[in-house]
Amino acid sequence: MKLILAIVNNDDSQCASSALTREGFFVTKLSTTGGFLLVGNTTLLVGTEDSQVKRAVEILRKYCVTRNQVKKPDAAYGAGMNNYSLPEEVAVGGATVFILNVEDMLKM
Ligand code: 2BA
Repeated sequence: MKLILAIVNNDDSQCASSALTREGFFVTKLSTTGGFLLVGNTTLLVGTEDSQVKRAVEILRKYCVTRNQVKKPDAAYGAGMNNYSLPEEVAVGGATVFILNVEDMLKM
């Protein structure tokens, strides 16, 4: 068994989780925050059999699109305008996916 941990854009999370659920996957959504942009994203947890991982990844690939997001300038109180205080665009991937081995899963 595997645990798929997928960090996705908030805008894609609803479609992706609905599509996964429609195909019989069990999904948990966590509200998370990226450490670089410091904006909200969504982490989907999907526990599934090894044979189903490929299909789950296909669904994530279909519904999670790459986009550019603006990185807000770091707070620089009193620093005035410099290169670090200008907004910059960052390419954010459709989904960052970790696939972990699961030793055991219990439902009680
Ligand atoms: P953030 O940490 O907010 O990162 C957003 C985007 O900023 C990243 O997109 C990447 O293009 C850029 N970025 C992140 N850290 C950077 C750094 N230290 N230097 C330069 N550019 C940087 P993605 O790579 O597609 O990541 C999207 C989100 O997925 C991340 O949001 C983070 O929440 C998560 N993530 C990505 N890689 C991860 C990892 N290795 N471990 C844990 N979380 C990860």
